[in-house]
Amino acid sequence: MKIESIILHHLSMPLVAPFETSFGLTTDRECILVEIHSEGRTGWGECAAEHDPGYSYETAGTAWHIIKDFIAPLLLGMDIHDALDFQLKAAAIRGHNLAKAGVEMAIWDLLGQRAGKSLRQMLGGGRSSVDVGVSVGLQESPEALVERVGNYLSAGYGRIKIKIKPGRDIGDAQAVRSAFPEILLQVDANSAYTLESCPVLQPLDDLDLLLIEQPLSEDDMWDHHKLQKQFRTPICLDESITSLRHARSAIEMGACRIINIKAGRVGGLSQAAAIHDLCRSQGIPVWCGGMLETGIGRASNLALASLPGFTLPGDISASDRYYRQDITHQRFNLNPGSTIDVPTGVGLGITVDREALKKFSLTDLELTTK
Ligand code: OSB
Ligand code: MG
Repeated sequence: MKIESIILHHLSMPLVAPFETSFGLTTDRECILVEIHSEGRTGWGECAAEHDPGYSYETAGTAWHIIKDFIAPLLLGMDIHDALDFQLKAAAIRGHNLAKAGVEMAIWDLLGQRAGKSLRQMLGGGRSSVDVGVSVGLQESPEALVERVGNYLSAGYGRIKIKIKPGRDIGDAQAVRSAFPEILLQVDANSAYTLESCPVLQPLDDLDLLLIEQPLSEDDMWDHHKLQKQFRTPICLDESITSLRHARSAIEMGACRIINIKAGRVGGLSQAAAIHDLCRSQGIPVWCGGMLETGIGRASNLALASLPGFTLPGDISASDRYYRQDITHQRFNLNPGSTIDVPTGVGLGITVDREALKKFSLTDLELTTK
């Protein structure tokens, strides 16, 4: 598959409501879209790096730089056979997984179009619709949080995740649990605690949570192991798992009992699928995380979550939970039973609304061999 040109689009899209986590507040979500032209086809990928280096050290700015100056030169004019071929080339670049994953996604889209197969078929996914939940940001007060959660439950979401941070943890979680005693509930700290500050989280163990996501630092695998020993509730790692090797270490070490898989964080769908396979063979449940993606990244997440080891509901909500207007013609809706259908079209199964793309673009750049 000859790579003829790569066009980068730096987007900023207004969220329907601000999204607050322990690392910051997002009102307009930035990302880099990767458009690759090859043999008369156009493939799309989404790089989920945000404006600030809060969730990851990568930002939309660093991803732009890495793709433009290092990844694109490895691909332009070259024949790329598959995702593995891409990974071997990209291995020369240390880190920058979000940047790599955005490019790999566009390559999958092209490969699927050429083979006449959907991404789900290419990855070997089984389900035609996947279980989903909603990730609820920090709210002004526990009362406001309970109201927000109630609205999502009324909309049909069958699993709720709430964000926590020091000072806004036990009170928030207890308020939601006592208002809704039966729901599937989990919390996400996005690395806001240390082993020393963690004892305040002990009461979470009595709230019948599905999991506690990433309480400690990204590079603190061993302390997560120590923490897991103190909790009956499974610890789930997000930020800490940036590769297949990290996933294996975490499992062997007992640093977690569940893994959140994000194709972006691990450097691409091929790596996400490999981590899925490992976890499945080890009996570790996985679920698909989200990064407030546009319709492009959402289509990719849905295909990934159709793999058999994704036994817990994903952070893949309906389009209207994120954006009033999206850049894909397709919008994703919540089905009764808290599921969303996996796209069936070839590749990602989406088409891009060029008008919307123009409206939300901050900058575009075309890269060619010349
Ligand atoms: O930690 O899972 C996270 C969004 C941006 C960055 C990190 C995270 C999140 C979410 C939102 O929780 C999940 C979604 O896309 O709905
Ligand atoms: Mg998380």
